[in-house]
Amino acid sequence: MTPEALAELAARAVADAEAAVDPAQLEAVRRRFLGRRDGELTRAGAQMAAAAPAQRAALGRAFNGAKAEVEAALDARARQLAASVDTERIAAEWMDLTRLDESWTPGRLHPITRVLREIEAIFRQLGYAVVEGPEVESERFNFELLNIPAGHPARDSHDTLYLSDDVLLRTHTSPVQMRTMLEQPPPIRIIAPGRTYRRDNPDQTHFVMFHQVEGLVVDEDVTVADLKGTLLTFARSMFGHEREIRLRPNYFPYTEPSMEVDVSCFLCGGAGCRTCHHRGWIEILGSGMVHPQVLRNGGVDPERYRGFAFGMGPERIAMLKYGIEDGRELTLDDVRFLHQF
Ligand code: 2NM
Repeated sequence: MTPEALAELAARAVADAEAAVDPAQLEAVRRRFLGRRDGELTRAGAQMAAAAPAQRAALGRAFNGAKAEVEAALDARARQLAASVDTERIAAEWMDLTRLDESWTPGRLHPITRVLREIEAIFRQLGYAVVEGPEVESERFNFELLNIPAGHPARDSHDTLYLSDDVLLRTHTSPVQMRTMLEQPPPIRIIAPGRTYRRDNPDQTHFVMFHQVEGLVVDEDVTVADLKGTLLTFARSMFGHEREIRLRPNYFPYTEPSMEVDVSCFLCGGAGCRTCHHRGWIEILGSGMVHPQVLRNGGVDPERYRGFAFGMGPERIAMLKYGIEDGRELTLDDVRFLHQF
């Protein structure tokens, strides 16, 4: 073994390293020259022990130089190969993320979502907070605190879906209003939108799951005039600035007096059409002054505070607004139906 032989060995290793075309070939070159047991350079190093002492230092330097040169060549080629592998992959996997594919149809908001957002936007502008609450409720919050004790006829009409003895799927979002009254002192101005459930036989206008938006205002000196003005403003924002409203007496257990709210027909302007059954008016909301007992149940002193409340059904509003005949379409998620709106 001579320094020249080591230099020649290193030169061959460097040439082989530079000729390797992929990481596997390069690894084979590394093993051929630097392999722990049989690498050519490794074995040359092992032979140094047998060299004459006078030559050992020069040989050692030559070995270290050769080894460093080979390692540097292997590392340099490894970096080149890695870079070119990346380049090839990038070229193969490239795609134009800005391209508009004509075959993609953009999604759109569900009619119920649109109606909900519209209602929410109107009441937000009037200073209302939007509050949500649990869909799984107790009898206490869904019925008892709202003046609907066990045996009350209103319980039957609610067709409640019970999960167990005392646990049920809320039949309206009124429990959210109750929870709000118990959680925060007046003044209260909220709407509670959300899913509600009733054990109905589904048809064109009845669904097991449907939505409600209920509103509640509690403050000193709140009167029916506030209720009427608020709902007139809402009706005009939602259905057109020429709309009028009228209040008809009704009964709800949680309000006294209770009123049905009709809006002048936004399809015929009140002249009479098929949708309003030639009456010129469409029933849109229920409303009333919150029953003193319900205020008390909510921790509100009825001697000091009054409240008004109202409720409406986004499914019904969407059907009227978009001319949907069968409301069950709203739950089928058929894009051929949903894309019409
Ligand atoms: C309606 C109609 C009338 C109502 C009442 C309450 C509460 F919690 F304050 F008692 N929440 N919602 C209410 C009143 C709902 O929906 C047709």
